[in-house]
Formats: sequence, structure tokens, C-alpha cells
Amino acid sequence: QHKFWETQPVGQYKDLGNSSLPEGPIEPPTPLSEVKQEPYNLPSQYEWTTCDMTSEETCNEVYNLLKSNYVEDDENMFRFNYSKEFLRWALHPPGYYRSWHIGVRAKANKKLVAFITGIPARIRVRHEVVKMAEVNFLCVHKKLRSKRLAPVLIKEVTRRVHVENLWQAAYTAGVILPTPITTCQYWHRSLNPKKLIDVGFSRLGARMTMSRTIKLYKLPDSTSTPGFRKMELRDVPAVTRLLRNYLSQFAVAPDFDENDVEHWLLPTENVVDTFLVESPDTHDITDICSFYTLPSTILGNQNHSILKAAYSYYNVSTKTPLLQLMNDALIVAKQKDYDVFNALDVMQNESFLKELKFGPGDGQLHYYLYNYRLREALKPSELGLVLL
Ligand code: NHW
Ligand code: EN5
Repeated sequence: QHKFWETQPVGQYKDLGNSSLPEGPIEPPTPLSEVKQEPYNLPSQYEWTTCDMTSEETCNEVYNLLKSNYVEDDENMFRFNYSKEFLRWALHPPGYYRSWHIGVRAKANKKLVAFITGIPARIRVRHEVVKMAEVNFLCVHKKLRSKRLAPVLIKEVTRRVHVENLWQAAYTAGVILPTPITTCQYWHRSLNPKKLIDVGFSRLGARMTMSRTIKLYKLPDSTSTPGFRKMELRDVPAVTRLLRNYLSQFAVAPDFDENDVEHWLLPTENVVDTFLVESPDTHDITDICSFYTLPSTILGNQNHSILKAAYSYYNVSTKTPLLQLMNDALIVAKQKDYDVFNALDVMQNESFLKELKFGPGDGQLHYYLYNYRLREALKPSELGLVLL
């Protein structure tokens, strides 16, 4: 079934439901002197390259590889189109390793044909904070698929993570592998229903006309919560306190410090947006909502080429009801011309999805840990982690 994954320290299907296995690392760290010092062998026509994502030229090459070859929906109508600014942000968190931004080039013409990345993160699993790699942007050029290149990329990123003395990883995928810690559902809230229907992202409901649909998804022109504003640098300490306290309730969540919050939440134009509620009387920061920008290329439509999507990121409500906070997030996303607002059923998102007219999508997102066993799968609502 899984010739590669069977050999890896991940939860195996044969162990499903075996509650006698201990929770924690599956295999112990090996002494650093025993970590392989040379890269894995590639087929002879290809060579490894470490991608300097601060270089405009390299960033362009990665952008173009992903733009043409990265994730599509199951009917190949849309393909993720991460922007260059987004990729630079996603790959340069505090403490990042350049060596974890890994490319494969064709020796003949130096064309970039495959990619995989890791970034360091502290992830709390129940009561333990574990230093991990978050692995993302695994991509093999369409013309080189099914040649078992992906396992080589995964082994090479694993080796380079081991070189830095880290032994665990977290990753997500749309496909089922051994073995998800949880499976989440994508939900979608139409902001521009006419365009979504025109491009085949959504369909006109039964007994619905276009004008009734537009009316159904209409939103107020301005936000409703007094003190709702964009996050600023001076808010980092308060946002960190709120977020740390909020995330402490989930079984798996990032352990963010102020540096992480500054990097991951401070607004960056067309990359990440964070809003908060500052109490007009006390000036306390009581609530946060955030989303990141990930457009998709619309494949083969005459009238539209880009779908502008916002993805719910980290939201915390202590005073403003979460429903009202997220309604304000929808309003600002609409003001900023997003076509759709997407969210997973993680954290407390279930509590607003239906009420705010999100509908379930046809996609799921499976979450995985490498070399860390959980005794049983989590509910999506027990997960406090969003990967980009
Ligand atoms: S998920 C997005 C992944 N990328 C895409 O879907 C883009 C479009 N597809 C492609 O580029 C987010 C190719 O189809 C890829 C596979 C490259 C996906 N994760 O080369 P072969 C991430 O980036 C297994 C893991 O022939 P291919 C997270 C598959 O099960 N494994 O296939 C990435 C099979 O193994 P098996 C995946 O189609 C997390 C083998 O690859 C996978 O030409 C990575 C087939 O390889 C996926 N998404 O290329 C793991 N898709 O055992 C990180 C397929 O079943 C682990 N496979 O025979 C942690 C590492 C760090 C540890 C540190 C201690
Ligand atoms: C993570 N770092 O399938 C990378 N998206 O539902 C890996 N469907 O957009 C992630 N098929 O349901 C990989 N419209 C997993 C995601 C891969 C991309 C993917 C799904 C998620 C998606 C859309 C379009 C479907 C087009 C045909 C979808 C329905 C929307 C409708 C709006 C109105 C209310 C009901 C739902």
C-alpha cells in the first residue's frame, strides 16, 4: 500500500486503536554524529539546490514552479497561487534555516523541478512543548510525477532537520497518509457569489435565483464592534497574552512567544491581516481575528483568472461574541475585495460556521505528526494549529 510511509516513524494503520502504545516520540533521537552528512541520491539528471528565498530570482523560480504545479482541487478547476511576498513570509519565521528550503534542479538546464520546505516551530502536544519542523510546499513538476521523487525530498528534508537536532515534524495534506491526528473539513463563505458561480466554485442552490443568492450573502458596509481596528506593533504583548491563553485549551497548538506573534500576526499587506477589539473605555485588547491571503488560479475560465480567498487563521474572543467578531472579519474581507472566506472546523470555528452562512466544501485537510504518536485521533475542535 504505502511502500515509503511504511518505513517511516509515523502512526501505522496496524497500530490504530492500540491504546497500549505510549504517547510521545516513536523513535529516540540518534546521536548527531550518526546523522547522514551527505544529501540523499537523486536520479542522475537532477541535483539539489538550497533556495535563498531572499533572492528575488530564486523566489521567482519557486513562485513559478508552485504557480504551475502545486495543489489543485479534485476536479482540477483551481490551483493555489501563493504570492512571492507570502512565500517569503511563510519561510522566514524567527530562527528559520535556509538549509530547509530545498529545491531540485535539472542538471541540463538548471530548471527548478521540485521543492520542499521546513520551518522551525514549537508545538505543544498536550502538556509537552516539542521543537518541530513544519513541512510544507512539497511539489514535484507535473512532468516528473510518479517517479518516487517525493520520498527522496521527504527523506532529505528529514535529514536536514535532524542535522539541526530536531526529531519531530507537523504537516497537513489533502490526501490520506498513515495516519492523521485529525481530519478537518473546509468551509466556504461566499463574499462575491456571482463570480463564484460564474467560475464553478459554487452552484446556484435549488430554488435559488442569482438575485436571491446575492441578497442572501449581502453584508453590512462597515463593521459593528466598537473598538474594532487593525493590529499594530504596539499590540504584540497584549495579543501574545490573549493568544497564548486561548491556545492553552487545545490538545495540539503552537507555543507562540512575542517574536512569533510579531512575525505571524502583525499585518503584512496581501499576506496576513489581523484585527482586534480595543475596549473604548479601558483600552484593553479583548478579542482578535486574523486571516491570510491565498489566491487560486482559475483554470480555463474566459472571464476570470484569479480567485481571491481569505483563510481564517487565529481568532480569540473573550468579550465580543465570536459570531460577531467573525461577522466583522467577513465585512473587512468583503471591503478588501476577497471573493470567498474559507475556514476549517478547527478550534471553536464550528460555533459560527453555519450561522454565518459558510457551507462545507468538497475538500478535507488531514493533519499529521512525524515521529510523535497520539494514543487516539483528535476531534478538529481539539486542534489549535493552522498551517499555511
Ligand atoms: S500537502 C501538498 C503536497 N503537494 C501537492 O499536492 C502538489 C501537487 N502534487 C505534487 O507535487 C502540504 C506531487 O503529486 C507530490 C507527490 C510531490 C505531492 N505528503 O514521487 P511520488 C505539504 O507540502 C507519497 C506526503 O511517486 P508524486 C506537506 C505517496 O503516498 N507524502 O509521487 C508535505 C507515496 O508514498 P507511499 C505524499 O505524485 C508533507 C509517494 O509519496 C504526499 O510524483 C511531506 C509517491 O511519491 C503528500 N502530500 O509526488 C511529509 N503525496 O508510501 C513530511 C504523495 O504511499 C514528513 N505522497 O508509496 C516530515 C518530514 C520532516 C521530519 C523531521 C524530523
Ligand atoms: C495545506 N497547506 O480541494 C496544503 N479545496 O473545500 C494542502 N472546494 O476549494 C491542502 N471541485 O467546495 C490540500 N466549493 C487540500 C485542499 C485542496 C484544494 C481543495 C476545496 C476545499 C475547495 C471548492 C471548489 C470546488 C470546485 C470543484 C468548494 C463549494 C463552495 C460552496 C459555497 C456556498 C456554500 C456551499 C459551499
